[in-house]
Amino acid sequence: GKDEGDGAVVVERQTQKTEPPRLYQVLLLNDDFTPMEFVVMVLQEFFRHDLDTATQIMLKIHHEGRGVCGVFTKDVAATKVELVLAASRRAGHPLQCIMEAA
Ligand code: TYC
Repeated sequence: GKDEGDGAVVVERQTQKTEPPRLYQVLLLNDDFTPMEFVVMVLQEFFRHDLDTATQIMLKIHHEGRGVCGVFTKDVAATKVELVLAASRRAGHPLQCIMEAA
């Protein structure tokens, strides 16, 4: 609070000024080599989708070229991308994962 000079302290209610955080979509891109089962596993393990939803998202990516895995704050989105890319390279797959401002 404010110091009034004579020792009195006034506590004021914080006026609303902080903006909500920008959100980012994390997307997977289609390729010809990554096994469908691996993509479904990624969608379940890293994005917490159930088997049915993960399978639907994987098929959408397979047919349309790209698909949204989830929407997150910037730091969380960047970490998801890094973890997915690391797991994909470790498994020997070329799967691409990107983030875009929502
Ligand atoms: N097109 C791949 C195949 O036929 C499957 C696939 C789906 C790969 C989604 C990447 O993001 C992807 N094995």
